[in-house]
Amino acid sequence: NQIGLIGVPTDVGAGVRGACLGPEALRIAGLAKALTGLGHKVSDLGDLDGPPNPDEQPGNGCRNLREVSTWCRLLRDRVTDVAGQGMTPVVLGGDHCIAMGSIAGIAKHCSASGQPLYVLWFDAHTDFNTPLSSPSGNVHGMPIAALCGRIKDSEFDLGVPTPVVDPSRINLFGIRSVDHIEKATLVDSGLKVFDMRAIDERSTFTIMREILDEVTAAKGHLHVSLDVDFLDPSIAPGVGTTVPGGVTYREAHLCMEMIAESGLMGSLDLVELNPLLDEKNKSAELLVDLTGSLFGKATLHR
Ligand code: DIR
Ligand code: MN
Ligand code: MN
Ligand code: MN
Repeated sequence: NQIGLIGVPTDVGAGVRGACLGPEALRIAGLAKALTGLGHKVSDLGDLDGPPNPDEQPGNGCRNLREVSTWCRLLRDRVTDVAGQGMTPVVLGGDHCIAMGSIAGIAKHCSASGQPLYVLWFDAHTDFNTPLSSPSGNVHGMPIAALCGRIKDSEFDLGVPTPVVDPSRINLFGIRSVDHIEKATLVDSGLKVFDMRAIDERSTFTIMREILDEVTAAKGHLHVSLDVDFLDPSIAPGVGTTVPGGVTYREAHLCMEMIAESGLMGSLDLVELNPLLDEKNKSAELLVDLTGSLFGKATLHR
């Protein structure tokens, strides 16, 4: 089937600027060619045209909220449209606030097709802050809370019923940084949180098997959202919020290879890449590599 690349060149949800350059860095790293090389048809649908970053200080607990909202609504409609044409949407961020848009868009698509929507969120952070709990005011720390229907502000209204995704169908993987109030609210959230300790104890393989088996049993649509800070900073320095102790090169590829083998992934976000902080585009190149694994690149034929 066909892959549709959607560039979302914005950093309105971040505190550090530069993720607006992510889509072009991914193109330069050879994303389309890597996918066509695997036998896929790829359409680069270009970049969405949203508002510039006003670069304001947070007001009412959020930075640039109106612009975040505009970008997310634009992306929502594009993702619904692209999925409706039978393509697999691959969203090139942009900071992680845009996942509210891509997931709202895919949720619309899934409710029309009657498929249960599952999310696999690869991140160092749980992104479960609200404007009240956030220590930074950066909306990229809030998309999971918004998708769970925990933020009532009308700018967070994505025009789809909440929760946009049932919290029990959201798997957070790679977690190692949770803010104080965020941690307390996670307790009764219903989210499936796999932190680095769980990964160390139980292994990437065991946990990924468990997540994917559940989606398979439900015949679900799997949306994968990949924040660059999921990866260890030693292999992926090109992100504004690095946290030590992330997954290794092989652990990351194993996740992607298992997803590919499952055949479950119906949509993807590649987010938080900040080329201004990268080293000669190496994080972008790693993302291209990982995306190859997600779309079926394997060492041996299986
Ligand atoms: C932090 C950072 N928890 C915040 N979040 C990030 O600002 O809410 N998420 N970087 O990916
Ligand atoms: Mn579909
Ligand atoms: Mn994130
Ligand atoms: Mn993160």
